[in-house]
Amino acid sequence: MPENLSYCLTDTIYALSSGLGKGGVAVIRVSGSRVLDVVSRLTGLTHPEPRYAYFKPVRTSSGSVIDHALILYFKGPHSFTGEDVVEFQVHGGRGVIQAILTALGEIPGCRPADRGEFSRRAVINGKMDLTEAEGLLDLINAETERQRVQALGQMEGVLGRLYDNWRDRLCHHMAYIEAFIDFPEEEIPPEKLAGIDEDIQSLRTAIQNHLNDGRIGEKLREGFQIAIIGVPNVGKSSLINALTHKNVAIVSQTAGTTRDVVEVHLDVDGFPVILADTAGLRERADEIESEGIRRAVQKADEADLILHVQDGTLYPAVEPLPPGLSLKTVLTVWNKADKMREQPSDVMCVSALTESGIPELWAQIRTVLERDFGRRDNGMITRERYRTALAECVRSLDRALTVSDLELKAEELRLAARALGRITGRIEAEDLLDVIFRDFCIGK
Ligand SMILES: Nc1nc2c(ncn2[C@@H]2O[C@H](COP(=O)(O)OP(=O)(O)OP(=O)(O)O)[C@@H](O)[C@H]2O)c(=O)[nH]1
Ligand SMILES: [Mg+2]
Repeated sequence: MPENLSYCLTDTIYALSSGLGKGGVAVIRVSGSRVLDVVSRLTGLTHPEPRYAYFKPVRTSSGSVIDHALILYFKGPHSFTGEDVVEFQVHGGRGVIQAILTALGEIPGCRPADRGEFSRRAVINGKMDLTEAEGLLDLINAETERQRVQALGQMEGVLGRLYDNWRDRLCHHMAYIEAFIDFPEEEIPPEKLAGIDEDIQSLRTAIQNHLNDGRIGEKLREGFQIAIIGVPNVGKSSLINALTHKNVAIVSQTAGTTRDVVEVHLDVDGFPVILADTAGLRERADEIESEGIRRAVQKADEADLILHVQDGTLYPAVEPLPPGLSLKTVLTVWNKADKMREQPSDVMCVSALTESGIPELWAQIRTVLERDFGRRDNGMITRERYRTALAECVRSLDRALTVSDLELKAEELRLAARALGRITGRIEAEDLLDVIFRDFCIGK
């Protein structure tokens, strides 16, 4: 066991688990072998019944009362971390929280928790796998309904069970083949071998289908990008203001007003949406504006949907999209409808000034989001880390299907199983855990 891991596992750790700042109630969580000692030192309670609520004064080592707390003791392994855990619910003022954390720090064997250390212990103690821990992190970070649903499913083990099931199948085949390698006098029955290949093939197809998901799960975590682009002065900044009913971007009649990308985060029917206003695209521009244009094109290139704004007063003269964006989903929006002599019904006419057509534009945006990203599959890939491992697994399966040598076949199956195991953390190195739990906040 690496040195830092043994250090980390034997200490009793504590942290504020609820949000920072003032609140009615704050939750301070303690986990580790010294929990009963902690409870008795702070509250005088010597044999707390697990899962019972006690209401007691919490005291400093010199005996003065810090606050009155609700105390919940969970006896390991029936706790979040799998270790003994106690949670103190105290009044959520900074002074109270600080005094309790200080009192905890004075108890021998106790130290503040690192980022994600509670979850990390839960993984190490087999209370959840890595995908479930990452689902928990996503649930804490979820800002919209669809993000919440996806995160909850993952936290409940939807992905972990899928990958474990695939891995079990591979391990089963591998063990069967290896049994024959160990006893060379026995021949593996050809129909058995064919059956194994058939199952590997069907697994490969299942994993490939899982990979071909349009990255919806990852986008749902990160947010869908909508870029507003067009030539200068068509009213892009006015449009972002009208769409968000906020004054987020500067509007002026001077062409080339917007330089930087201005982003607004929105919740659209539960979709997390990042709407971006960009600099007007034109050939001749000074150095700063040119940089703005470069950023605008890059934003459009990364976008899931482009709102291409046209000057309605020039209808039907269309400004073309910059080359390279033609494969994107584009909604062409004719702005300044208030100044259009006629408003053809087959094109999207809006006025950022009067807000006419804005609800209809939102309806179109919603339709595109639902059409392209509305799939509500349970268990979509939510991280690049999973994607990389799954692709590696497919490559090993491909090789396993082409080699005839049994030893090589078993080895490829082992590599494929290991790739899946890396996603759930079944076999994992300390450094990967470091990377993953770094994203957590303290107290989780
Ligand atoms: N009549 C009318 N004028 C509008 C409308 N939308 C924008 N404008 C005007 O058009 C001018 C340019 O608006 P902006 O929103 O700054 O245009 P932009 O596309 O962001 O321009 P750049 O940032 O320079 O690329 C301003 O004078 C706006 O008041 C509209 O719907 N109707
Ligand atoms: Mg602008």
